[in-house]
Amino acid sequence: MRALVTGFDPFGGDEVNPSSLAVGRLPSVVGDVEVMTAVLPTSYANSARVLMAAIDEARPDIVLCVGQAGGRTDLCLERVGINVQDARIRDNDGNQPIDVPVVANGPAAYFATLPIKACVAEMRRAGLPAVVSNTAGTFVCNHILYALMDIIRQQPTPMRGGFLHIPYLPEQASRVGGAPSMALDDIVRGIEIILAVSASRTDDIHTAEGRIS
Ligand code: PCA
Repeated sequence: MRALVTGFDPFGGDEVNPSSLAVGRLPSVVGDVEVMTAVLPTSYANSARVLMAAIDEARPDIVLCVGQAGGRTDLCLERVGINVQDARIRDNDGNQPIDVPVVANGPAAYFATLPIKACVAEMRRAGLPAVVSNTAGTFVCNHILYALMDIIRQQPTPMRGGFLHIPYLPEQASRVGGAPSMALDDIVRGIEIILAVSASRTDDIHTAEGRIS
């Protein structure tokens, strides 16, 4: 089993992005899963191209993209990516699309195909705050979840894909004031659990949605 895990570079004036920091801390093997990593630019125009190149190189069975969601309290495993780009702020290229589809004439949405409920249950058993989230927003993270599932749909071999939104680090939250945060070690542990659970649940990888409740 091989997994590709991606983070994003800092955006919106932040100096760090906990997603790329967490991905950088992952061991090269988690259980039976070989782990490859990449950092994506927070860019509507370029992130999917970089992701596609990383998938072509890694040939993974599992792809987990990770991004920062400042203000969220939990590890949020996303259920769905929607075919909308609607940016509240500019991305790292200065682009701010409003109500533009990710893929022209593409389906309205794609479901993630990781076993999201089983992953969330296991993270909680390990003492980590985790939830299934029903919206990845409409910024670059939603864009990449939709693009990921669109890429996977066109692969000759089956792959599971999904997206994890993570809170601020304590040092980021301390600058904002009043925002929730999570230690980097806990974020890394959550990612490792998602990889282990996903690798152990390959039975329905060929089904339409591939989700296990
Ligand atoms: N979070 C942003 C994009 C990059 C990231 O880490 C988002 O939630 O869309």
